[in-house]
Amino acid sequence: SPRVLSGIQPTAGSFHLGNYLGAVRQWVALQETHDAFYMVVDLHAITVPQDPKDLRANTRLAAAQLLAAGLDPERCTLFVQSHVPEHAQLAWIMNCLTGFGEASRMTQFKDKSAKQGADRASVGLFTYPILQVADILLYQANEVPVGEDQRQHIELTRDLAERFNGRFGETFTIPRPYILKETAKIYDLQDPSIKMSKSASTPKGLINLLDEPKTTAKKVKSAVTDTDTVIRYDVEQKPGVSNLLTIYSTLTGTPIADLERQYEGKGYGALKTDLAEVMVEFVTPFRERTQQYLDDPESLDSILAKGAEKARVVAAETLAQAYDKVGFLPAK
Ligand code: AQP
Repeated sequence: SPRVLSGIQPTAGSFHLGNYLGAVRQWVALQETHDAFYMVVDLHAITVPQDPKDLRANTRLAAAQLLAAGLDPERCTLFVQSHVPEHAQLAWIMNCLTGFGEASRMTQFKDKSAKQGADRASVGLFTYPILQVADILLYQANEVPVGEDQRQHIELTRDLAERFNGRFGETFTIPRPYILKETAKIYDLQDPSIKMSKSASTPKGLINLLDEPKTTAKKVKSAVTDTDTVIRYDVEQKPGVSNLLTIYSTLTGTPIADLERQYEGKGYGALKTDLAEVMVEFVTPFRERTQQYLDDPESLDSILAKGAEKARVVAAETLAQAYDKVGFLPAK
């Protein structure tokens, strides 16, 4: 069956609603139909300074949340990126194939380095997308389920795979982005012109899945809408309301058109009160399941160890081919 590969950073502690609806939810669905590889990307995390103790704890926390969200180690390969050294090894080759100007055009680096101050940004942050290229190509992934903000990095992956194949002979599968239109970009609840994000959102605009359910309900109820009262999906004219409808529709499986009908003539208050309830019903068991996985770190670590073992088999085979194609002398 076709392969998928994706990753998530362990940096923020809790996943936010954008991570879940934009990416993780699709990961859970795709493990049923695809040969799926999912990882906690700790190598990516250290592109900005990390406290070692926090990084270790957050890596376990990310894995626990992925399992709580519905990843099943029997149906997918779940692992920690640093457990598979081939990622860094293939990244070096990919770094050497990437033009400096080409890497400079990555908008996420521009945004993130601008935030940190260009002088403080690490070279690792600059080459982050190239490590991501290696992540994807190592598994010969056909599809990469991500949010819209990652589209440019998947394009770079395709370019580099084609470049490598052209220069050294067929080696890598050319991957496609798997981005669901409806949930490609979840917006900040206080400022629906920006994406919900751990670094750019205001605390009130960001729904952390591990927050107290009460806090979550409050954030939903104080979400910014508009001065109109009509509940209608219209991203241009009514971005705040549309964002709430997207979240509501995805979490309940109710088509947006049905929600529009259901709330006809009712105010934003009714929509927000009901959505707050939907959110609480979603996050409450999610928090409990996450805690259960954290309460048993040995089982958690053993799931990750088994995942890494499975991942390494695939990664090592691809890396060996790439090393051979490039012309590295075998070590025997
Ligand atoms: N707002 C979003 N809407 C839809 N998808 C989103 N993703 C992130 N934000 C949204 C998707 O989540 C996956 C994991 O992303 P990540 O590992 O980059 O996680 P993060 O760094 O914690 O996400 P942020 O909040 O986007 O980080 P910063 O603040 O650093 O920019 C990806 O597939 C991503 O597309």
